Amino acid sequence: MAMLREAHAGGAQFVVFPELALTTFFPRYWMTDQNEVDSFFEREMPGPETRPLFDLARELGVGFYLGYAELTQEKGELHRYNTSILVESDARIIGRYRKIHLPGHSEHLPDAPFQHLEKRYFEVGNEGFKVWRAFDAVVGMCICNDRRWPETFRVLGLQGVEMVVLGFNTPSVNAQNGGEGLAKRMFHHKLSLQAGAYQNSTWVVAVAKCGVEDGHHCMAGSVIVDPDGEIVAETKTEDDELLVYDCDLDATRFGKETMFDFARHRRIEHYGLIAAQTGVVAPKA
Ligand code: CDT
Repeated sequence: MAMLREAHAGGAQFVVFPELALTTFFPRYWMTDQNEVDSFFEREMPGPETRPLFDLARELGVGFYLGYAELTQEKGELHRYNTSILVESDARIIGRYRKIHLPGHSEHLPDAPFQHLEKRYFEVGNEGFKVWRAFDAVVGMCICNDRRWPETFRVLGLQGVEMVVLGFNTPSVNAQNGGEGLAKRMFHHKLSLQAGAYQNSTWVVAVAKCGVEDGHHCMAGSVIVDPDGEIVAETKTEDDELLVYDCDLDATRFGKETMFDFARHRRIEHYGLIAAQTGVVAPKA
């Protein structure tokens, strides 16, 4: 809430918080007690603890993206998702995204320095990649590992996205490949964001939950990428840090009307052929 005030004072209309912003990155822990697991999940949004954030957002007239663990009951069954919401400046929740590309594993790896149990604690999101009209923009959401998949950005790009927002928690060490250093992990992170921005002519805002959390280090690298794929703003620390940038949405026009004018240049009729040649089954249109 203090940072929301700071952002408002700095002229921000829309604020992006990280993935699983309300808890520690609990998928790093092997847990067998479902009650313990569920203690990390929100049963309602806003709930008693989060309502003050919504009240403040309404008072300031600032919208936000927030990542959290969602526990929901649908048709009498409990479901758990790694979720983000899009909240308008009047504090209405206007969009929800449930993470689709869940990384990691579902089994216990006792020899690993830490776990990455998103596949155990969450279901794959069931609502696809969507866009919403908000803040005078066409806004799309995804979460962390989704950024590494071109499909994420292209599905949003095909819907005319002008700003993709995402939070991330990326351990600075690859538990499966300790030799992969922080520099390479940062390179892949930026490579994915910059490619997604350029190839879809969209702004990308990516926000880290970084630094040491419960003794585990997560990498920083919060950035704002312009529709040319260039990083125009970047955090400098691993602490709580606010980055304010004026994103000109008209800057998305040039790329969308030239190189990445999908209606003119995209060759969907050939992609099925390529899929047949490679043996990769193309999804039904
Ligand atoms: N939170 C999240 O999705 N993190 C992944 C780490 C993958 S390592 C199993 C990421 O893509 O950054």
